[in-house]
Amino acid sequence: MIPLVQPFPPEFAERYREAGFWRGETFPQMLRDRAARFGDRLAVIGGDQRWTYTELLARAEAAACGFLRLGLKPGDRVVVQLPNIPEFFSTVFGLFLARLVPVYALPAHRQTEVVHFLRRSEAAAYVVAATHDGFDYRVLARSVREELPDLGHVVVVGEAQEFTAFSGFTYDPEKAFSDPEPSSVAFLQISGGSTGLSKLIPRTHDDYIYSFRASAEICGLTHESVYMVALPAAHNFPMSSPGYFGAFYVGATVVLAPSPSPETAFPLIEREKVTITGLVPPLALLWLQAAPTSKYDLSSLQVLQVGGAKFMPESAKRVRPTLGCTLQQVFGMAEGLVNYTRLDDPEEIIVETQGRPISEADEVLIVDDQGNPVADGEAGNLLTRGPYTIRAYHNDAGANARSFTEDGFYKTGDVVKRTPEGYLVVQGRATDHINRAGEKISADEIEDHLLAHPNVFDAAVVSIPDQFLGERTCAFVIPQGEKPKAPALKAFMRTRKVADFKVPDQIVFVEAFDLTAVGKVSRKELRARLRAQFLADEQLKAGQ
Ligand code: AMP
Ligand code: DBH
Repeated sequence: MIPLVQPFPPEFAERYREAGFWRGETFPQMLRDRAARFGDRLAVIGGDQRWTYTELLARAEAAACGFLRLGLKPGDRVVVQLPNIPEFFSTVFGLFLARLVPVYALPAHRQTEVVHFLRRSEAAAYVVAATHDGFDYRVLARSVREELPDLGHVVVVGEAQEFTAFSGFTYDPEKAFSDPEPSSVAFLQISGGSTGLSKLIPRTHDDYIYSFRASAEICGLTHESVYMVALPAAHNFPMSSPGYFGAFYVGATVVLAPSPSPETAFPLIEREKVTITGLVPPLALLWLQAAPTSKYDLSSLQVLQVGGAKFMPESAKRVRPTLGCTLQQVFGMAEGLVNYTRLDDPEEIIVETQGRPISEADEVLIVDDQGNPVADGEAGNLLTRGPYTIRAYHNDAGANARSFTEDGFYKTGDVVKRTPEGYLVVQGRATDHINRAGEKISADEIEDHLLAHPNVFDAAVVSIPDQFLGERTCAFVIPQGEKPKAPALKAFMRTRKVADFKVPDQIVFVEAFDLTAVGKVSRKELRARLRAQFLADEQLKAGQ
């Protein structure tokens, strides 16, 4: 098994410890300590369950014992694909207690992605909920197992059928847990995947706990806060910015919303007096639209965080007057760096910028394509290094060579400007992925699937601005032989067993890509030309 490491150079690690960023805290120790300090307080509310911190610990210990009884060994990886249910937390904390390593998959992921995570992480087990949102994950688990006959264990929350029932996991006083090293890898987060399949992101106890401890402070969390998880719990944003981990860190209450729609979220806000939550821009727009006529009392909400994709100033402006709370823009990435507007920033900064870094130790470079720093106010490529930004992906030499500079800066792929006050304004990006309502989709990956169709000669996938989604995916396809119909191609994408959000929103058939420069343009240039031509045509049509 390939060992899990996050190679912070020793001199940096030492500096981060000396500065008090890395305090030797670990997830198991954090859970035990909070259970001791806040035992009777409500930790988790989800569905019809309400768990105190004491109960959360007890359930996590039972889960830890259950996983170990299966024969899993410390260091083993476990792919976790659970929706926003309380068992998400007992599972994940149970894995931490047993020194097993969660690998987070989204509920939307399907066989192709899940198999990729299981393989790449060499996982020994896979945890799913029986069903969610009308989808049966046991059926998925069955086909995953057919593809990976060596997959050790499938654990199901809910009716387990032939698999292992999570509900059967019970505490065993004989099992003793030993504490992990704070510098060891606690879990693998997944990247949105800007080129090809998602990469695995090893995060350590030290670095990740620092990021949400500092975030909790920036976001004003106290033990009286009520944090609602509106986005999928496996996403890095609701996990750590400050997310539920930030909330648990300070002894606050975490409410799980099964869906982020106003219909589901608004009554929960009223009932549980939610004080803070985080959304992607398209959802924030829905909330802004629904709030004025909603019968629910949203007055407990103090902070609405918006991030994952650019929130446009015209929409950002409406948050305070419409929802009566403070907007916090969040520009983050699962690889590390997170920027926040501060709660007491002037309205102009809150509306116009994507915030500034968490830490004084976050090094931010904005450079031109030759690597030279640009002046403040000019757009350039964002590079970053710091106490909670990774130095390497797991087991991916190619991605590591592409994504990091020689001196260890992560190349974010984002194009940003810095204001004189040190705030970042996201301008766009240098890489060719699509940011569809906060879900990052790799153009390469979708093109590759389309190319597998017998009647596709070539395909180029681009992002098109979309009023609601921010960006949608548009696939330009050169047919060969019998021209396929767009719905048939979309149906074909579904047979590729990928997350639904990867199915192109729009398919445009073209005869050729570029007759003048066949073979001479890079895919990047090709995509840019196709996008520009498409937008010009649209404008022309709109003007007619
Ligand atoms: P990932 O690496 O998959 O975690 O996705 C992180 C990426 O999401 C960033 O590098 C940005 O491209 C994008 N992103 C996150 N937050 C924002 C934001 N507030 N504004 C614009 N882009 C964002
Ligand atoms: O988009 C993201 O990945 C993201 C957005 C906001 C993130 O990882 C985060 C905050 O921590």
